[in-house]
Amino acid sequence: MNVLLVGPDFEENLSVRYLISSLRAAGHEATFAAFDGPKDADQVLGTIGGADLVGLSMCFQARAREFIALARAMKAARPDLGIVAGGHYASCAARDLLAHHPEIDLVVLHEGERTLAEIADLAALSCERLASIRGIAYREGTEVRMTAPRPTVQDLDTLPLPDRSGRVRTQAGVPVAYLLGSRGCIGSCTYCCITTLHRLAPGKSFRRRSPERVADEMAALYRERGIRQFVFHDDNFLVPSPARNHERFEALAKALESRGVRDIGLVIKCRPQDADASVLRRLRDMGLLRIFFGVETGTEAGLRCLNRKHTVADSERTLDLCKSLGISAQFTIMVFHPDATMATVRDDIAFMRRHADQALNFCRAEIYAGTPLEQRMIAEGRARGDYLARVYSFGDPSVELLCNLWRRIFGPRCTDSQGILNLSIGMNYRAAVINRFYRRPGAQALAARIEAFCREVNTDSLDRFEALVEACAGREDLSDPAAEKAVRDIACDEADSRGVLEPEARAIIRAIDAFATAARTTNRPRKPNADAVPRTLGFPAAVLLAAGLACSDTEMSEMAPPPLDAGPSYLRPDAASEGAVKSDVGRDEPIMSEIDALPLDLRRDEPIMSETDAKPLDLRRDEPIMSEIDAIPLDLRRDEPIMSEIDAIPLDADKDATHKG
Ligand code: B12
Ligand code: SF4
Repeated sequence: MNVLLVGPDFEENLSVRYLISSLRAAGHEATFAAFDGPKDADQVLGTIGGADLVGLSMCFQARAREFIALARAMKAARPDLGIVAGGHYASCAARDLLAHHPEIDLVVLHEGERTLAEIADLAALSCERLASIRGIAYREGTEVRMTAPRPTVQDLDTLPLPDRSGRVRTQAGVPVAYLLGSRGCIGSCTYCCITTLHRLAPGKSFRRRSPERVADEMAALYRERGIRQFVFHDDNFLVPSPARNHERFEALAKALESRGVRDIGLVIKCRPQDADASVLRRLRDMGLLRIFFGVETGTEAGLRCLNRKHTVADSERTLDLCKSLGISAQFTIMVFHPDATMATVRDDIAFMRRHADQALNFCRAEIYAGTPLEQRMIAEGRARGDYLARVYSFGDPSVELLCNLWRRIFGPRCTDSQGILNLSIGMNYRAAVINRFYRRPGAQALAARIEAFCREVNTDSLDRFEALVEACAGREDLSDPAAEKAVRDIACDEADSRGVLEPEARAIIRAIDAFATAARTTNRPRKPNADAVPRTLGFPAAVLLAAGLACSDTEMSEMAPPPLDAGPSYLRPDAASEGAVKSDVGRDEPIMSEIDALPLDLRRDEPIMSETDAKPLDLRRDEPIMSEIDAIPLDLRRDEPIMSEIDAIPLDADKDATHKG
């Protein structure tokens, strides 16, 4: 069968690449169509002609509507085409997707390698045949059926390595590849869909590949594609045992050494409580240049709410440790979570200020489908919206006001993929790459310039956000004209400062590109496994440049999640060239209407969608910053029920009734 896989094309999309190699190993043809946003829809539609089956990789809930619209267009063009969805969001919202969207024929739950190959083995997607395949949800008439769950892949070493065809990515001119040393997670954070995803499949959730197989993959990438930076997407690169971490990394170091893999850079993610000085030191010696820490909140109350199993002291200690070891660190703080108060928001700001020289961002904890947080918010009557996007209300009305204004005023800065904080995080990562890989004149100065700029962006963001916090303190609305004016001024100052910072960011990015290009063209080629490997880039980049394989830095770093009730403009991976996101706030406009400040329930008898709503945002510049319509979550504007019967079934009940029954 010819299977067309459709998904985002960021950071070598391992979800899809693992599926491609498994399908091919099972004797099928598999091709990939990049779908990074609605702009790619026509191109993807143009590729369905030769496909027998389409697989949609629906990992991100924020993009659910885009994938559904694409599936609908595919079915309209080719009603005979089978459409399978998979990935985090599709798995966690399978029942709702199938109940409400006939354009999706079935959903593969959890890991897809074996299940998709079995589906491709079927000549037709008849219910009779589908019933025999484990780990799927499908529709029979109007009923959604779930087959027996498929256990997790116990031995990850048995999976074919992900397909690596296509261009080589670079960061600051250094070829980079993304890979996995493990799957699953040892945490159980309330907001995270990983917790839910892994409940869908019996068997061990957290599994690790052997160090030898990881080293084999790295060595192949090193030799065949000139890769020098390895970004591990493992949720827990470290486990909570220094002894076990040392044992694993010694084995990996030995395996890499024996395969001639030297002078590399490593990027990992881990939980703060698992990072220990001796382990980080060992990893730094192996090339560790950057860690994404799951700090998430700077308060004990926030940690409890999110069920993070660490303390604020753990986060402080590990961030400080990174500083002292010269390892670049990044973290995101969810200042808005269901138990947030003005006090926790202030404490979070204080935490970020203490670490403002590291890469950071701040956001709202989103509620993803099927998560414990979603269940809690529904049970407490605080959730609005539906399976596509839910938002919650805060206990403290000042926090509600603050969060609404943060979204409106700080969205372009914090959650837009090209917002200044995300740009700053990306640049900060490149500074770490430059520090690790380049000894050319100017390298240190460039890295220092980037780091200073990131500090400036962080401090500027925290100052402005703090001003907004104080303007909202003790208020439920902006009915007081003085308060409204204060907020309007903050909004205008914020936009003005972005207007200064964004061109500066683009100038620095141009300087990084020029630096990387100069390094590629002036270094003489060297063998990658030469005995004395220089820290400057030699052989790989030159060869790649010659072969035309390398592409410039367009990858996304770990961003703050976009608000689920925001439009697609919050995910604009291709917007780098578009320039600054314009603010639609004017100094003379009202910031928030009276109605905005009312709890949503009081607005039930108001129009849900007006003509104005349908207009693009840019046409509404002369409107108040937050109108009554703006304040209604996007989902409430459709004519679908807010909570279907299926929505109301607790997830555990689904699991018991279908999987175990
Ligand atoms: C790498 C990664 C990224 C990469 C890109 C990944 C990609 N595939 O495009 C980058 C850094 C760009 C990224 C960005 C974002 N990410 Co991200 N990311 C991850 C991460 C760490 C690993 C994903 C991965 O590669 N896994 C390895 C593969 C092999 O496993 P898999 O993805 O589960 O795929 C298997 C199955 O799901 C299934 N499957 C998947 N697709 C399909 C399709 C079909 C047809 C079938 C049959 C099966 C199937 O089979 C696969 C093989 O077994 C996950 C966390 C995690 N542990 O999964 C978060 C995660 C997916 N990201 C998340 C989020 C929120 C985002 C962002 C929105 C913001 C942010 N915080 O970073 C952005 C949005 C990007 C965008 N504009 O669309 C959330 C998703 C939550 C949700 N339900 O929406 C996750 C789960 C992190 C988390 N714990 O919250 N991300
Ligand atoms: S947030 Fe990270 S540590 Fe927590 S469950 Fe999700 S992947 Fe695991």
